[in-house]
Amino acid sequence: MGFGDFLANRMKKSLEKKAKSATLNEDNIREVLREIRLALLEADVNIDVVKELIKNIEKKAIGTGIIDGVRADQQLIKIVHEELTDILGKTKKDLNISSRPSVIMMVGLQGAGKTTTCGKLAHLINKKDKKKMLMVGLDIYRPGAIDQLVELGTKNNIDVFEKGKQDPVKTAKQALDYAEKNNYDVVVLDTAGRLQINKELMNELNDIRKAVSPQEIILTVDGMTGQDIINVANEFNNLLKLTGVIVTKLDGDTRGGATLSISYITKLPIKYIGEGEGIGALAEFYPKRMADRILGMGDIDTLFEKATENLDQRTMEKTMRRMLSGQFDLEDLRNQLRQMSKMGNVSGLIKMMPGLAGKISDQKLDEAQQKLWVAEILMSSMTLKERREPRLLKSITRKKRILVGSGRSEKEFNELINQFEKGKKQALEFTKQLKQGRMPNFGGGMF
Ligand SMILES: Nc1nc2c(ncn2[C@@H]2O[C@H](COP(=O)(O)OP(=O)(O)OP(=O)(O)O)[C@@H](O)[C@H]2O)c(=O)[nH]1
Ligand SMILES: [Mg+2]
Repeated sequence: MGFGDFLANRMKKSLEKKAKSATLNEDNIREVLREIRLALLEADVNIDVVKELIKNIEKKAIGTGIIDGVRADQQLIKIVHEELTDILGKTKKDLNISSRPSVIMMVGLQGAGKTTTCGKLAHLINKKDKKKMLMVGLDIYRPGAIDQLVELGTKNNIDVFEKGKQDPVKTAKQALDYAEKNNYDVVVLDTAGRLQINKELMNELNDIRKAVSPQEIILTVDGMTGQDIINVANEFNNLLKLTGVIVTKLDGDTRGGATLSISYITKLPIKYIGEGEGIGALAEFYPKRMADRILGMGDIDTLFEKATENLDQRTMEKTMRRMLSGQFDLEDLRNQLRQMSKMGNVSGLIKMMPGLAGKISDQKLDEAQQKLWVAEILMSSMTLKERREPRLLKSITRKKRILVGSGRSEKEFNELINQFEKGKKQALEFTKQLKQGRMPNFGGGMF
C-alpha cells in the first residue's frame, strides 16, 4: 500500500458510508469525524495535529451549516479537503535560489536520505531551471560518504567539490569561493548525519551555517520514522533556523503521518518528497495535491504534469491533426498506446484518475496491462502499410503471418481489431464533439 492510499481508503470509506445522503445532520457529521480521527491516528499523525484538524473541520461543517441544494457529502469532503490542505502548508513553497551562487545546506539524521536527495535536487534544479549545480561533500566521518557523493555526481553528470577529510567548515568556504569563480548557480552541501542529535554535530553544522550563510537549510527526514521525528525537527530548527523539510521514502509502505505532522508543528514548509531511490524520484510538494491524494480524489494535476512531461509532443500533435481530419488507424493507436505506457503502468495511471481510484480491482488492472502488451506485440508484427491500412488485415495470409510472427492467438488478434474499430469510432466521435466546441464525453475507453 503506497503513501496516501492508507488514509485514502479509510477516509473514503467513512465519508461514503455516512455522507451519501443529502441529509447530513450534526450526529452523523460527528460520526464521520470520529472515523477520520481514527484513520489519522492509525496513520501515525501526531495527536495535536489530529485534534486541530478535527476541531477546524467540525467548526466549519457544523458551525456554518450545510447549504441547501448542494450535496452534503460533497460539501463535507470539500471542508475536509480545505482543512487538510491548510495543515499541509496551504500552498507550494519554492526554493529560494535567486542569488548567485545560492547555497542549499542539507541536514538530517543518519540514513535519512541526505546524500541521495542532494543528487536528486541538483538534478531537478539543473533540469527544470537550467542552473549550473555543484555538490559539496562535507561528511568526513562516515567512511565512504564522500565516495558515495562523488559516485552519484559522476553517474549523473553533476560536479562535486570535496577536500577529503579536511575540516568541513573550511571545505564549505572553499567550495563557495570555487563556485563563485567558476560560475556555479547553486551549491548543495551534503553534511554528515548522526544516529541521534548530538551537540558536537550540531555545533559543526552551526559553524558551517555561519561560514556560508545558506539561503536554504533543509532538513531531510525519513518518511518511515515515527513520532520522535517531530522532536528531532524542532531541535534542528531551534539551532539552525531551517527553511524547509524534504520527506523521503514515501514510495514504500509509508503511511505518511510524519509528513502531515511536521509541517504543521514546526510551521516549516515541505518542499519536496522523495519517492524512490533513483535520481528522478523527487517530486515538488503541493499541499492541495497531497490532500487530493489522501482523500482519494485522484491527482489530476500530477497526472497532467506527468503526461506533458513524458509525451512526445510532436507525435501527439500529428495524431490529433489526423483525428481532426477524420483519420485514425492502427499506427495512430500504436502511437497512443506507446505514449500511454511511457507515462507508467496502467494501475499507476488509474490511481490518479478521480472516481476510478479504488473502483477497479487489481485483477482487472492486470488484465488491462496484459492487453496492452499483447496489442503492442501484435502491432509490431504488422508492417507499417498494414497499420496504416487496417483493411489489408482481412487477408488470411497476412493474418497468418502476423500470428506466427507474434506468437499470439487468433482470438487475441480479433479482439485487437474489434477494439480498434470501437476505439476508432470513439476517437472520431470525440474529435467531432471537440470541433463543435462541446466538452467531449469519455465513453469507457478501449482498454
Ligand atoms: N525508497 C527510497 N529510498 C531512499 C529514498 N531516499 C533515500 N533512499 C535510500 O536511503 C538510503 C540512505 O540514503 P542516503 O542518501 O545515503 O542517506 P544519508 O542521509 O546521506 O545518510 P548518512 O550519510 O549516513 O547520514 C539509501 O539506500 C538510499 O537509496 C527515497 O525517497 N525512497
Ligand atoms: Mg550521506
